[in-house]
Amino acid sequence: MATETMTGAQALWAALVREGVTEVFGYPGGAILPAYDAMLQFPIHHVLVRHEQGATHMADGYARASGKVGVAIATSGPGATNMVTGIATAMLDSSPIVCITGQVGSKLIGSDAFQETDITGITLPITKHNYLVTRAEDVAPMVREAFAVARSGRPGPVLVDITKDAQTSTCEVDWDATEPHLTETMDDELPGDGTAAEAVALINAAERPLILAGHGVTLSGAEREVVALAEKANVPIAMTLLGIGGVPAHHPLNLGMMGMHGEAWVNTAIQEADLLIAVGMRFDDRVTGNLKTYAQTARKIHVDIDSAEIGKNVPVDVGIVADVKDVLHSWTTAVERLDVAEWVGHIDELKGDSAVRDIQKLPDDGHLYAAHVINDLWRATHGNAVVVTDVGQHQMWEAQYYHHDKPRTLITSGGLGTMGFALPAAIGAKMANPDADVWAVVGDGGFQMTMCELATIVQEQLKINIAIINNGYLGMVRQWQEFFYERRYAATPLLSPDFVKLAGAYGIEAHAIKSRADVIPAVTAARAHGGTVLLDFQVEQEDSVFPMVPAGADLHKMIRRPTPLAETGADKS
Ligand SMILES: Cc1cc2nc3c(=O)[nH]c(=O)nc-3n(C[C@H](O)[C@H](O)[C@H](O)COP(=O)(O)OP(=O)(O)OC[C@H]3O[C@@H](n4cnc5c(N)ncnc54)[C@H](O)[C@@H]3O)c2cc1C
Ligand SMILES: Cc1ncc(C[n+]2csc(CCOP(=O)(O)OP(=O)(O)O)c2C)c(N)n1
Ligand SMILES: [Mg+2]
Repeated sequence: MATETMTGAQALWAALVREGVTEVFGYPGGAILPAYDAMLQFPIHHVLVRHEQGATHMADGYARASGKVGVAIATSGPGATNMVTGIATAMLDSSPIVCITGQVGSKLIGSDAFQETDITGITLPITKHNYLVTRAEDVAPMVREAFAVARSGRPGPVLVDITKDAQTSTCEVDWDATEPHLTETMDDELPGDGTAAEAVALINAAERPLILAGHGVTLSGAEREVVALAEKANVPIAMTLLGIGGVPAHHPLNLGMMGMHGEAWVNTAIQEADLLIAVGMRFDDRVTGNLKTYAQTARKIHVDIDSAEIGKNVPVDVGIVADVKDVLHSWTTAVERLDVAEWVGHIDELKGDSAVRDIQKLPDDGHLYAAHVINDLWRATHGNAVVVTDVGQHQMWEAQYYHHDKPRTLITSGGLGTMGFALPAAIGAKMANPDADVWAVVGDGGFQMTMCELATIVQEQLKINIAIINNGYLGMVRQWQEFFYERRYAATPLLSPDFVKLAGAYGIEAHAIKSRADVIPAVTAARAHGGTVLLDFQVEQEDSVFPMVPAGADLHKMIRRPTPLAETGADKS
């Protein structure tokens, strides 16, 4: 007999258990109290966060690290509105999370009741879908549907707002009837043979082809298929920021990252290519620069599961709405091996020009450069860490100097660029993957936005390593001021607490590192330590991320690091 009698609050947890949920991240309050009371009867571990934004980032980090749906829970009003930034972050990066919020009693809705806020209205544009549940019998089916929506097609955040009376009332739950039935859309169908044949014909005729691999490759689990196509047709691959890890950094055909802070040879190659094969990426403006001059000599094939993305920013010759994994598999048998020796040789020459500008080549001059810290972090962790970054210069240096060979090992906020993401998302990643060597790589600015979650780490007894890239500035904004506002540093010099003492107040081991020789020993010791360790890397203050395509500029018009290599700015200390 699949029917059970229970309260809406019990139905919520029973539905979560059925969806395979074992952890939720949340913060209680009046309107969600019946749900919290019922929670104690169910085998789900609740992580008490210090701010509801943290709960959403934790759910997001959990989802990105595992591929499963992450769950966050909060009360009505301020609890729900505190989730907004995390929901938007998940939306922009297609991350599947389900957020549960309590709502005032259904009879009070619209009366400006205590802690009433129209959270379904507020989150309408930043959720894939949301629900206001006012009856106990609707709780289980809607929660289950929320999971199906979050994980299907192009993943994304879903919010379920449950009134207090829906939590306290009793209902009959017929579990068979709660099985979600999403309407099939054309997005789930494979394209016709004709379109596939057009794509294959373009590939077989190409002389200067490039694959542009994005986040959709990892979301689809198509890592092997992308490499198989690239190897069969002999086509080099460029990655978006969120695509990193989808193809091993060390694969000889992987050229590295494209875009605003992408490798110079990659951006130049995109501008000179005769064919772009874009798979699971959405031609973000950080990737294309000026659309009018973007890849003008290239024919374009675009595969995306979301039909709205095809032709949205960049007109394409062949657009295919499908799961990238299915498409790549079908192409690989049909493509021929291309003779691209001249093209690849040309790209190698471009790489040589970049090598002489690489900050890694600067001999140890007593100053600590963030790029050196990241590169040494990569070496000391043998490239095996799960790195969760915050947003800013350190994020870009991570993308350039930590060479990810495995999917889901770089977790970062790309589309919304949410400062404060790293520390809570690292908690989620660690909960999803307890055996992983998880590092939060975070700026001194972003760390101060969500550092309250240090207490969550301690309460949960988690082992996370935290690397603060402390440059005394809101560095990425300072860089824009240096390049485009004649070094007028309005509101970017940043005072920070003594991070070592701050960690000490939480009982967390911490050290400050000021010289290059100390980086690898500090990272190695942190990894060996049983508990969380915070490393405060006090780096060169006015260094900049190169190359840089100024916002809206032509992709090939990059600001390059000056050569011969020299100090980039005065160190205050
Ligand atoms: C400070 C800063 C600087 C940045 N600089 C750069 C930069 O230099 N270079 C760069 O690349 N990015 C940069 N970004 C990130 C950038 O803003 C975008 O977030 C990123 O380029 C998006 O990558 P994406 O298109 O691969 O991923 P997403 O935005 O996640 O898009 C994924 C696409 O894949 C599709 N998809 C999902 N699942 C499937 C499936 N199963 N099959 C097929 N398609 C699927 C989705 O519909 C979507 O269109 C920067 C961000 C910040 C904060
Ligand atoms: C919540 C939020 N506010 C503002 C910004 C704009 N912003 C982007 S990068 C940046 C500076 C980040 O400074 P820090 O955390 O110290 O990192 P750094 O760039 O110095 O490595 C700012 C303010 C943002 N991305 N997110
Ligand atoms: Mg900083």
